[in-house]
Amino acid sequence: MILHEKMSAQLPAWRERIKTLAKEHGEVVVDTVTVGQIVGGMRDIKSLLTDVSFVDPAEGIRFRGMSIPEVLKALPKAKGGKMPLVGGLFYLLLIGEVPTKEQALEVEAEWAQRAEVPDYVFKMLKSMPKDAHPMILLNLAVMSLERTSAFASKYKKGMKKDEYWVPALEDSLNLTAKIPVIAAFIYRMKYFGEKGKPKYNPKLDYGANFARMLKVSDKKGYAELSRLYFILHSDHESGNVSAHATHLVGSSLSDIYFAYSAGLSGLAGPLHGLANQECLGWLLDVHTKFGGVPSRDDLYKFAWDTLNSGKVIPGYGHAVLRVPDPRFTAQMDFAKKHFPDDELVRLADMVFDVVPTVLKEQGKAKNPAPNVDAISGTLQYYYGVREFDFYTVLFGVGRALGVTANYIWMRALGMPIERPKSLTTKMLEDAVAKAVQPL
Ligand code: HAX
Repeated sequence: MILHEKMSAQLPAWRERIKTLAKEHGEVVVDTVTVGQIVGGMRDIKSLLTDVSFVDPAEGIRFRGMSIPEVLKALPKAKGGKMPLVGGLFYLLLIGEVPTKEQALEVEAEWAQRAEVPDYVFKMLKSMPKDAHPMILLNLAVMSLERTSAFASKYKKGMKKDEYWVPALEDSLNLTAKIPVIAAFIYRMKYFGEKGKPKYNPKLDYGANFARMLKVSDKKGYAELSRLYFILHSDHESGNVSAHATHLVGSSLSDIYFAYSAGLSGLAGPLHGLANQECLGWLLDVHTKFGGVPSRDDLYKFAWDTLNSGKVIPGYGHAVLRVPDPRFTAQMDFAKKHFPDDELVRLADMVFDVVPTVLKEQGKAKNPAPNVDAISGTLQYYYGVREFDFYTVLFGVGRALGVTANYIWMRALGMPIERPKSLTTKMLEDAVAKAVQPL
């Protein structure tokens, strides 16, 4: 298999680089830690390693060194579309090279072969109460597949450390192949009462399959959006909650099913992946209150009312970024190209104009610019996917691509169990007293 071959070829050199860093330069200081960072969610402490992606605060995400516009331009395109094959993106994340069309299609073919989901998974999902959140359903389905983990069974039998990545890759391909099928089943079952098993068509790519299995009316347009959406949501370096949770759990040598499940649980939080559903809710509240797109002044006042009621404005702000998120820009460009006159798109555009001003006036948010979630729900809404609580599931489908690529590399490089050190409040106070003591 191409991914196996390409990774095998790279591994000796990467392992050597890591070994040299650890053995010969282990004492070099890269960063220091302040009291503010310890009580402030470890913000910005440079302490994680990944080559899959990097978020530049002033520029946004780069996948393997490539910006979003570069990735969208360079990757091989899906048949009949202008958006890249998701298989090509997975190849780029994992291998670090832009694939040829054949190589991207090889990844797509791997997924098509592995997309079959066992019946008991659907049976279990059907037995869940109607009010179960779709993220719980997705998470349960993922956990229920853990029994198939090649990593877990090989580990139990005994496996050399430098072989870990092989079953990790195998599991990751199986998992990423099945997730869109599971997500589509959850969608059709939960909101339309359908019980049938979605069928993955091996002649179509990942994005087109998803559009077909979801049964949206404009399948062609939605296939294009799905490709874009999954690519944009795949990875955002390693410190965000879903990526970090996956990495942390994986570092204990839990298999990818356990690890990704932890990532999904983190993604379900309102400050992370749930923000996209909250963001569209906020836009629709504006739309309902003013009976359409409001005046700039009305929107300005509405935004202030939100802040004054103690809430955040979803879709704005970021822990690392200090500019408009290029994932926001790519989706806004897509909307303006395909449906520029849509009222919600016009409203989202006006919000982009007004909310940063309001946040700047309030003076709290370090970044008053939009993040990926400020627009993603609006695009789904346009294509008729209007069940807000499903939006985080969509994010989860995309995020699986990045966290699995990282998981495979972490096993390949033999990364150890993660174990930072904690201190007590008294220890921090003592450290402060020592630091501020007059000479
Ligand atoms: N509206 C109102 N206040 C905001 C704000 C927003 N959009 N963004 C930040 N702030 C506030 C924070 O709540 C914080 O207030 P307190 O000091 O009273 O706690 C202050 O500004 C400083 O926060 P920050 O340092 O700028 O931001 P953080 O790194 O702490 O948090 C968040 C980053 C994304 C969580 C934050 O900006 C936020 O809550 N935004 C709205 C929710 C959202 O869009 N989340 C999705 C982020 C993208 C993502 O991960 N998607 O999955």
